[in-house]
Amino acid sequence: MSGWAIFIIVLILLIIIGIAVWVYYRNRNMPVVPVPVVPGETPEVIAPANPQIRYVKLLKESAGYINIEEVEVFSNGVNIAAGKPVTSLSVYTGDTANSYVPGNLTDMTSNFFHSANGVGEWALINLQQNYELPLRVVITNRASGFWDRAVGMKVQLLDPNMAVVRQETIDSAERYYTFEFD
Ligand SMILES: [Ca+2]
Repeated sequence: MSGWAIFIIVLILLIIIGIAVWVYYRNRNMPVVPVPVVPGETPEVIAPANPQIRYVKLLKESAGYINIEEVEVFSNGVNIAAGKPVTSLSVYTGDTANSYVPGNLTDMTSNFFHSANGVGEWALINLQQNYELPLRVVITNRASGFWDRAVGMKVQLLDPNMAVVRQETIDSAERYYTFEFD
């Protein structure tokens, strides 16, 4: 074998080794590819396919009153919220002649509930047992007006662990609202 042949073979081997070393270090130094994130949307709701519903919550995240006459929750045509216990963050106390207690939301009379004018006001209806979807929520706003107080209020369905599984946001001032949750 001539000296030139040996030189060529050694040169080729060095090139191959060089390429191998370059590929090794390039791959080792590659940044970890991040998991693609769909821009724009941050899901507010963790929604199992077939959740059990135990609570219905009215939530107003911005400052303002919750001032609603009635919340009806229909399962197979039966109002499962009627007479069920309700709690709330606050109760309006400016008019001592009237009782604006949260229980008015499920008393099936024209008495309304009236919260204080805070931030993050909420009222929570305890259905006292678990229900399957679909559920229809019918909300009756205050008879004597002030319907714009409902705008921005969220209507949430919660599971037995109080996790929000369904949610709608009221975006207009109306006397009645009907939401179909399925
Ligand atoms: Ca009522």
